[in-house]
Amino acid sequence: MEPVVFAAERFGFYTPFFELLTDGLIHKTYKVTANNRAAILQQVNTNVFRDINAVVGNYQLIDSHLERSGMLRVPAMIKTMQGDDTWTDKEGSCWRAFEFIANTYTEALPASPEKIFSAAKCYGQFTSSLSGLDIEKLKPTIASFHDLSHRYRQLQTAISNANDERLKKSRTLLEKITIRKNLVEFYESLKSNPEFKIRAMHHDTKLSNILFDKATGQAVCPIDLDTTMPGYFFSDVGDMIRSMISPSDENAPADSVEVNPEIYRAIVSGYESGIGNSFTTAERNEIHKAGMIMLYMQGIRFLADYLSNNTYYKIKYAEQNFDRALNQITLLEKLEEFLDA
Ligand code: GN1
Ligand code: MG
Repeated sequence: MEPVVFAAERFGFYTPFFELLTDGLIHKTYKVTANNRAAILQQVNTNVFRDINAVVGNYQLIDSHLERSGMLRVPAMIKTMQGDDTWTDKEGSCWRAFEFIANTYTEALPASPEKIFSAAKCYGQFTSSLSGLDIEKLKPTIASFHDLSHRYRQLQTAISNANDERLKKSRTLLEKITIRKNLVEFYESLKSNPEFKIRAMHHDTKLSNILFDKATGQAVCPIDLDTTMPGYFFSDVGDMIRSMISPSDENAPADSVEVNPEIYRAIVSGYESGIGNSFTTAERNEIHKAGMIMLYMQGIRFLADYLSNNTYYKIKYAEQNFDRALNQITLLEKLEEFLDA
């Protein structure tokens, strides 16, 4: 029997029909259906999310806060038949389940500027709806997750331990990263400036993490809240820019990446309309740095993983993390040209 079937039964879905929805770089996500009930079942990567209690606790905190604010709802968690939040199988994989919101679907790239605007607005509303939440209660589920200085240091460590061949192949990319160290300095300057607030950020704002309504085509809510934790202004709008401005994603060949100006504008204006006056003037003024920071950080993360022999991101072929890093830094160069013009 497939592990997903065992897991589904623990959550009360017997002899389910199941389909793999996304095989993300970190988790596996399934839709399971039994007796006309559907749920989302997820196998959590506990090497990445070591503190599953923090993940679950954050989700419950967010869900109940949003319920009270009445603006936006996220899928409810489903408990196991024993009343637990998660279930660990005999291979040690941790599983949890969520309500499947009927009449919703996810979009893939390329998507229209209208769809992207709606998604961006929804991510903005998510953070603004959580503005009343005591940020101290939200736990960092991955330490220093979008800490650019930390990511830069990880790359330096990876460089010192890398083999010569990988290092040689990475030389040009590493130069491009080094000459953009001003982004790390900008990040450092944020931390001591009270104009830049720490608030609840989703931290993984790809298009496929938004549910859309089948009838209206409008965004309903963000999903995949595992990395929702305290963060700075650039993370969500920046990760949208990073993951949506090019018609092809981070796995595409670097020579195929390009900036779609209409999409860029849809992200920024959609996000601004969603976040409303939760953003300070300083944050509003620096919004165009967001995409650059996130492309830079993701390029660094992929390259560091390549230099460390691919221990973090799933790969389909040996050089894939190098190619992903090249894709992200190429898109960064194109974004800089676009913003300069
Ligand atoms: C990971 O697993 P997935 O695809 O949702 C990563 C993100 C990266 C993304 C790049 C916990 O997200 O930070 O932006 O890959 N999540 C984690 O595709 O590291
Ligand atoms: Mg994710």
